[in-house]
Amino acid sequence: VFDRNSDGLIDRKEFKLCWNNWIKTIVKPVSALVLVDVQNDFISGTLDVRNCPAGHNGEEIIKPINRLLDSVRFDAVFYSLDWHPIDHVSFIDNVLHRPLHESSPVAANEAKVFDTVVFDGDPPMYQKLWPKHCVQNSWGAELHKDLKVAEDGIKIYKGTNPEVDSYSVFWDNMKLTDTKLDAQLKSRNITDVYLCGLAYDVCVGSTAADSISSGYRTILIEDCTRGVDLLSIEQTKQSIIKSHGIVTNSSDVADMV
Ligand code: VGL
Ligand code: ZN
Repeated sequence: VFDRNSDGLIDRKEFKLCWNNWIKTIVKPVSALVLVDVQNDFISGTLDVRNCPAGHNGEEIIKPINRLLDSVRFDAVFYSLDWHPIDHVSFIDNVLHRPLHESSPVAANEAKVFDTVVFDGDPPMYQKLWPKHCVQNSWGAELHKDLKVAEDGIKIYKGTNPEVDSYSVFWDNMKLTDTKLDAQLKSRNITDVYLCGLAYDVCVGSTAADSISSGYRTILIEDCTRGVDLLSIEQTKQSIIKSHGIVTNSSDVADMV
């Protein structure tokens, strides 16, 4: 419902606002594909998702992603890379190097992979412990060799601060620093963000949540993602749907873009 001026015409400022923020996203969608952490360590390296509770095989997403890149013309393609320094807070190997908060449910000398501890700090910080993975410039941090890299693909590095983990491709887990993905999307007038990659219930799920709350129409391509834990995968899916994201398959994407 628009305000009218004395001539009965729609107020220009309000119309402009609606046009840019609402109408344009419907009549002229601008799409970005964000490929989350399609890196060796999650597929056949130190954090191989096959060794996680869900027992998924990360390699299975490579072909459908490549097919998508061949068949659909996205306006921009982003590749995120989990890119940790060797002393990163998420590595179980480093759990003894930082003091835990008294509320930590697990003691440092008893902590196992996949346990969650609480590190001391202001505020105290929950952290799930992972095997050492995606160390900067290592083989494990490279994109899978068969993944097509679009000529004008844009790389986004995350998890580079040794003290804070970063699941989302938008923000670190404490929301201290952003990766500039949002600025890159905004500068290209992106309205629709399509998500693929690893892992469904960790980095892809966090990225989807931030994408939705940043105002992008957000579409998770389910056959192009694999996860860590079946229960949290289902919870991730339900929470995306509940917050008006879309969960679909790659075969349906060609008709949407
Ligand atoms: C991821 C665990 C730790 C991911 C990154 O990319 O999903 N998972 N770091
Ligand atoms: Zn990581």
